[in-house]
Amino acid sequence: MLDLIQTLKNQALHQISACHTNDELEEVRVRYFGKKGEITKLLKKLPIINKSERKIAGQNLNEIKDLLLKEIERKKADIEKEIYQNARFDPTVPGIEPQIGNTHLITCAIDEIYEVFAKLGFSRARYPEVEYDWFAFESLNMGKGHPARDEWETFFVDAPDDKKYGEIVLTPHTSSGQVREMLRRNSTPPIRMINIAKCYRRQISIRHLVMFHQFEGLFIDKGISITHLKGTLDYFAKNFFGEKRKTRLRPFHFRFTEPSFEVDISCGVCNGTGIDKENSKCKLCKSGWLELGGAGMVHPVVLKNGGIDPNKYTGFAFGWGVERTFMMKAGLNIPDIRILYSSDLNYLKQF
Ligand code: FA5
Repeated sequence: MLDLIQTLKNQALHQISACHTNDELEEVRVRYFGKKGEITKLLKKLPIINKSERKIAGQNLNEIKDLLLKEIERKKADIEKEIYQNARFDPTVPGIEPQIGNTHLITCAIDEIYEVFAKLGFSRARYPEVEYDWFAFESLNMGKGHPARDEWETFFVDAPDDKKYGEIVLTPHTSSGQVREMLRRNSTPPIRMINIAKCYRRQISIRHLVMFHQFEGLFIDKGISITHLKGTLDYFAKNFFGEKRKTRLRPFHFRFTEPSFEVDISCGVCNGTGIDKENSKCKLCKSGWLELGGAGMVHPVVLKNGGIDPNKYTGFAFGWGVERTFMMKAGLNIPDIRILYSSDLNYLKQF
C-alpha cells in the first residue's frame, strides 16, 4: 500500500501542475478526493489492512492528502492570477444598464390631486390606517349595529377594544379623518383639509380593490353652502380631467352628511352626450356621466363630535376613490382596476 500511495502522490502532483483552467483542476480534485476518488478509496481501505502497515499507511495518506489539497489551492490561485493578468478592458462591449424605477401611476395621481386642491388652500392630512371604531363610524353618526356600516365591509383587527374609542378596524374610508382633523385644529374653523390615504374593504372585482386610496375634502367655516361644494368640485374636474368636464350632484344618503350627494362627472369619451363617434351608446359611461364618489354638507352631529358649534359653522365634505378617479381620465381605457396593482411592468410602463 505504501508504494501505491507514493505512486498516487507523484501522479497527482504532475496532473495538478499540468492544469490550465479551474475546470481541469476540479476534475483532478474529484479524481483523487471525490466520493470514488483514488485517495478516498485508500482511506476507506485502511481499517481492513493488516495492523502493522495500518499506522504508517494512515500517516502517509493523511500527509499526502494535506499536501495535495494545498497544492490544488495554490494552483487555483495561480490560475486566477493569470486570468486576471490576461484580462483586457474592451471598451466596445456594451455596458449593463441598471433598471430604473418610476413613480407608480397612483402615486403620480395622488400628487396631481393634491396639487389641484393645494391651489384652493386645502392642506394635506393623513390619519391612521388602523383606526378606532369611534373615528371610522360612531363619530360619523353611524351607531353600533347601524345597517349603513355593512356597506363598508370592514376588516376588524383582532385587538382589545379601547374603553373610549371602541374596536379597532382597518379604516374603510378617509371620512375617519374628519373628526380627527377638527380635533387637531382645536375645533377652530376655518378648516380646509385634503386627506389622501389607503382604505381597506372586503371587496374585490373589476371595480373594487381590497386596498385602495380615497381623497377626502373637508371645508368648514362660517356660511359654507352647497354652492361652495359645487364650485370646488367643478374646479377639480376642470383641472384634473380637462376644461370641458362638468360635475353634477345626485341626491344620495350618507349618515355623516345632510344633504348628501353622489357626484358624477361628464364622460370624457362621449363628451357627456352618452353617444359615441359611431352613433351608438357610449361603451364607457352608457349615459354621458360617470360616478366619482360621495359628497355632502357635514352633518351637525359630526361637527359637534369634532367640538364645533353647528349653529355657528357649516361645512362640506367629499370622498372619492383615487384609482377610480384616475381611471376616468379620458383615453386611459383601463378595463380592470386590479391591473393598477398587478406589478405587470409591461402594462404599467405604457402610461
Ligand atoms: C364613502 O366612502 C364615503 N366616505 C364618501 C363620502 C365622503 C361621502 C364625505 C360624503 C362625504 P363610498 O363607499 O361610496 O363612500 O366610496 C367612495 C368612493 O371610493 C367610491 O365612489 C369609489 O370611487 C371608491 N371606492 C369605494 N370602495 C372601493 C373599492 N373597494 N375599490 C376601489 N375604490 C373604491
